[in-house]
Amino acid sequence: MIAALLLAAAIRIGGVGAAPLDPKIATIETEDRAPLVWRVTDTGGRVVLSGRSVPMGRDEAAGRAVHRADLTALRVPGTYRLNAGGAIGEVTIGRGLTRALARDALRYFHHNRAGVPIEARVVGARWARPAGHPRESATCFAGMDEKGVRWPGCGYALEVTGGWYDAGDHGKYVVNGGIALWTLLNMAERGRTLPGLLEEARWEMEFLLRMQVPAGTRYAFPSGPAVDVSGMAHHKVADARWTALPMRPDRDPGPRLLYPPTTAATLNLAAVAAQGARVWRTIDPAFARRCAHASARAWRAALRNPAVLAPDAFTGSGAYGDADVSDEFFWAAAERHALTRDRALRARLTASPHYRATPAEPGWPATAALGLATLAQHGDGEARARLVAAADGYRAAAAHSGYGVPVAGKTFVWGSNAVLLNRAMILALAADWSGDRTYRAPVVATLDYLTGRNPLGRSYVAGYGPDPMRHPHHRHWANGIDPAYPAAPPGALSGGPNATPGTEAAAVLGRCAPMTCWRDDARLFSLNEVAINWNAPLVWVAAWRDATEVPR
Ligand code: 9MR
Repeated sequence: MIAALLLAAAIRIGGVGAAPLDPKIATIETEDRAPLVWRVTDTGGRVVLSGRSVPMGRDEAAGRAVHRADLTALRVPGTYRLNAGGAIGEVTIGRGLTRALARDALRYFHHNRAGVPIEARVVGARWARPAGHPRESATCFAGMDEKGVRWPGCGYALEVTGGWYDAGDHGKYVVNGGIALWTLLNMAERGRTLPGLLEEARWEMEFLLRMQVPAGTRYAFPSGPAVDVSGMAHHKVADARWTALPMRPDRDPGPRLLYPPTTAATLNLAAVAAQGARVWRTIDPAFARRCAHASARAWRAALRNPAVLAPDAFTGSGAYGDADVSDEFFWAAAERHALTRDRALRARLTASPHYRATPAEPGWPATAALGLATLAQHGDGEARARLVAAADGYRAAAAHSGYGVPVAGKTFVWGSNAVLLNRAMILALAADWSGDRTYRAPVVATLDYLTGRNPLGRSYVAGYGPDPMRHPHHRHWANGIDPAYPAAPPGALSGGPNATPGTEAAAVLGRCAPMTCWRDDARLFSLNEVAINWNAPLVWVAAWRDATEVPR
């Protein structure tokens, strides 16, 4: 009985370790109301630090009562044991511990390239595979969609080889490709690049340029007469049907189709092509001009067709449908203004409600924060203030979280791990701009949470931390379904806990507190898929944590 009580506590610690001068918090899950005495011992069993835990009460997201133990004073690199309430955890202190994570997270994109062989010398023999969808030439969906609406074809095929597969499926979506690419290019623009980052970014940029509708194209959407869609971007190129799992991409038997152009995709192209034009301006002026030209065409096309939304009516791929594109207009205008300094764009930006509002964390349906980040990067104090206001909210939320993470609003949705990472990115920007180190703790805590400091005590990042994710919903890393296929490579991030996961996953999960609604199960795409827009902020945040770990 006594032993059972003692063992009731559990210690949760981040799996990548901590830098000597960084905040180091352990979460202790215990029903004990009073502070617990904790001790840190070194490998020789000597007590090097001790203290009392701070009871935080019941953490609603986790569904359990927690304490926090602050080990920040532990600064000497090494491996230690934390003892508290009868539970034991391992603490690692060292320099540069997040660097490998940042690089592996970036390698995720190489692994998921379409159109080229993925070679053993880059990814290791286990993950090497032949090229998927090389020489991909696709024409437009024509005929009846799932809702009985009839779509015309188009008189052309586009050569759309390349880019990255979106996620576990082999779709390539301009909306999601756009924000993922923005996140990587933003690192370059902020001078926090990684080896190989620009080459990887260019692989996607070139693909996005190919998705642009040729000049002189008229297209009759089901709802109206033919309109000029030249310069718009097709929403996606994808399989006509959902393909089976597992499915190595080179064995995909099905036809690939272009889906109708949308305003959101067009604005994603206008935005990232403008960003690309800035990033490549001195590195490759000719490519930068190509990007600038495509951005300008896309912008004009979006102004001509400002409300063409993506229908959720085609099987074989995700919808990425978004009823409000005002934030995409704001984002694209910001990127174009940073490129062109055009006065009319400036007026449009400052008149937008998105310029005045505290933004939501960025994500494919919400891109205002990306526009604000670019405006801030180019010296706009108002935009900076908006993002710092968002960071203030996240920092306050993290202070109340037993796990130190910026839990706010509907956090534990599909892709919750990336919701947290995108908040961490805003916190990191606020830390950079203000020099205020209190924004840093929740950024560090977010990576700790993802790698094991969470109520499941497991890491959502393959290859890192305790009992890491191995079996994502992915057609090639399908070891969870067929042992002949590889498990997830190091640095791949699971979408994470989803408290509203749909019927199939809900049946497997049963009742769960939001932070625990997760399984390492390849079938459960709503909580264990991987995706470019989730791994991109992991790269950003891990690289930031690495580059800034020693205070200046
Ligand atoms: O990440 C997307 C999530 O926000 C949506 O709720 C979900 C359902 O529409 O779709 C997710 O995106 C998926 C996309 O539609 C298809 N490729 C895999 C993506 C990640 O699960």
